[in-house]
Amino acid sequence: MAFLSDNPSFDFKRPLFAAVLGNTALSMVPGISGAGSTPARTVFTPILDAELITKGAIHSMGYKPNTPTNCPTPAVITRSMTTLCGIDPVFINAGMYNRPTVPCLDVYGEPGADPRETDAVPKARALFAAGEGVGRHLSRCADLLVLAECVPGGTTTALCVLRALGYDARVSSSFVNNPVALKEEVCRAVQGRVDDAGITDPLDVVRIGGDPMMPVAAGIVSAFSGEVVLAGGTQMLAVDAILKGLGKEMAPLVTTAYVRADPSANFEAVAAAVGARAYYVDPGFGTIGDAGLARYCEGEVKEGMGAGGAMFLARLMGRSEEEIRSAILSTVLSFR
Ligand code: AAM
Repeated sequence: MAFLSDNPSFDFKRPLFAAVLGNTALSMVPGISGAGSTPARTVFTPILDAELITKGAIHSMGYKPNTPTNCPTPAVITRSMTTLCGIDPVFINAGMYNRPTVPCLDVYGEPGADPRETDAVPKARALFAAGEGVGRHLSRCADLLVLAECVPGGTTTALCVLRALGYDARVSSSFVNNPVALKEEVCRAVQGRVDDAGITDPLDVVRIGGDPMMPVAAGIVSAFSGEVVLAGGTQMLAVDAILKGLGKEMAPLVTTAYVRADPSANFEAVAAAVGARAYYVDPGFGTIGDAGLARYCEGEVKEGMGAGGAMFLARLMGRSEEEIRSAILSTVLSFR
């Protein structure tokens, strides 16, 4: 596949990269998320990823937001692209257990609860409204917004929301071996509660089984005055499905070829069912010269922190494939 699946044409003067950070209690369930070296550490991954992107290194904690097998976090890709393009990313705290270590916009949300036990995002509607406020604010700063996510455990909440909205979805995973049985168990519990309550409104679905990133990102998309591209895999499909259910305009999606190729998921089919346009980036990590990045081709990590969208934006801003690949390699090597 070519570096970009398509020849996108976006007319913009002021691009911005932003990422919505959030937690869900589900990431601490052993075996659900590989976005962190242990289940307990996954809750810090959004904070550490944001710190890495902002500062180029992690000083606040003594470990890296890599996978259990030490595959590099996708935040190194995002970091290399924002420095290559001279972009200052904006982070939005949608709801986390801990305080971020770099400046963030804050909507004062809470981390998502385990939807098997209780409502996951009780204030989903208020978070959507807060996201709209952020979207209006960012409209003053940019005419193209690449909007990313970082929510360990977020593919499980994406499954819950997509299924409850009626899509025959299978979601991706940060692991090579997608923990499908665990995800289906959570999804069944959510579906039962959605059915019992006769819920159809997308923000009620998020309340029961989503995560705080979803309503905030959907609110931002709905209020941003320029063009938005949602940077992420099956989690961002859930955001578009929410927007569609609310009768709002959806944003095009950009993700990596590794998400597209995931046989345990069906990204392309769900994008088609939702009716969202999707772009794919294939950075050719198999030949880039780093064993950790090469594992992305085997299905580890695959995407995250808007890595696919950051590479996409770098191409839109005129950086060559060679510049992009060599910037990623040198950032990964310096992060070892
Ligand atoms: C974000 N930071 C990451 C990472 N992601 N660091 C290491 N590996 C990742 N995959 P799951 O549902 O399996 O936890 O996958 C979703 C998470 O993986 C998100 O946080 C996404 O941004 C990515």
